[in-house]
Amino acid sequence: MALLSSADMARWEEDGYLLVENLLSPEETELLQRTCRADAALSQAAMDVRDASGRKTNLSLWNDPGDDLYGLISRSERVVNRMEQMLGDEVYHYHSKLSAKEPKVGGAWEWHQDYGYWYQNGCLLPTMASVFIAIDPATKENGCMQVLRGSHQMGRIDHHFSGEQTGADLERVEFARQKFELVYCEMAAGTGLFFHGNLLHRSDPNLSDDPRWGLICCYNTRSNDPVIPHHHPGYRPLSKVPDSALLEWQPAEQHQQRVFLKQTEDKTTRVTADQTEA
Ligand SMILES: O=C(O)CCC(=O)C(=O)O
Repeated sequence: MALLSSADMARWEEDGYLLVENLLSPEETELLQRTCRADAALSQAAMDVRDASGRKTNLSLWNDPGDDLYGLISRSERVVNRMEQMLGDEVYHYHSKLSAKEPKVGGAWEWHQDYGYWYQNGCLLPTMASVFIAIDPATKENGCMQVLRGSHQMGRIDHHFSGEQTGADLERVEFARQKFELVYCEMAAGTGLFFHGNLLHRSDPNLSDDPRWGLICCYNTRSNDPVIPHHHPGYRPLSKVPDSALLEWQPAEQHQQRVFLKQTEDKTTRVTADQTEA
């Protein structure tokens, strides 16, 4: 079902991102907040991703969407149908992550394109995108996402390690900053930021008194099955769930054992200088 108007689609094509307010209702947002704050396994699985100044973001990452609340969100029709409309193809769940910046200590993300590292995974086409769902209000003060509007039109640019993150080539970023408008994506909790795999984005450290947690669900397209086996899945059909599934979810309904990625398996980060990864 088409959830995006032709005006939304024109903005998506032009800007490389789209903000959808109330992607989660207030009740669903509150359920998500309660669930993830109480989820000990999720926080124990978090990798410390340090920025260039040593501040850390807690990043928990998983490939299988499963039937917990996060899995249902990432498989919900409201998210998946929008992704399919934006990318013009059937999509599958590539992975999801919780990016948690704690008050005062949460780290920055350097400028990057997600496809800058997904390219290394053998994904030949940039027909890939993510949605960042704000769990807390995201503000300039607590390190909301920033994007360079329209920068996805540049195509993929080179990426190198910066701190423990893969960052885009700084000279090219500098040129891009002169050409494309910098937008701070301040978001109420429950808002979704859909963004293209080639959109340049970053975020500041969280020096505020408030947490800034976000659930990020990433998708690849069926016709872009990766040609190299790697730490995220190849094409496998995604089983969509109706939007009503979120509020019908019961914590006891979690049937699958959850598996999180370890820091050493994640090519977007690295722990020590000698773990050089492509
Ligand atoms: O959490 C953020 O601010 C950005 C996260 C991000 O860009 C990523 O995980 O690729």
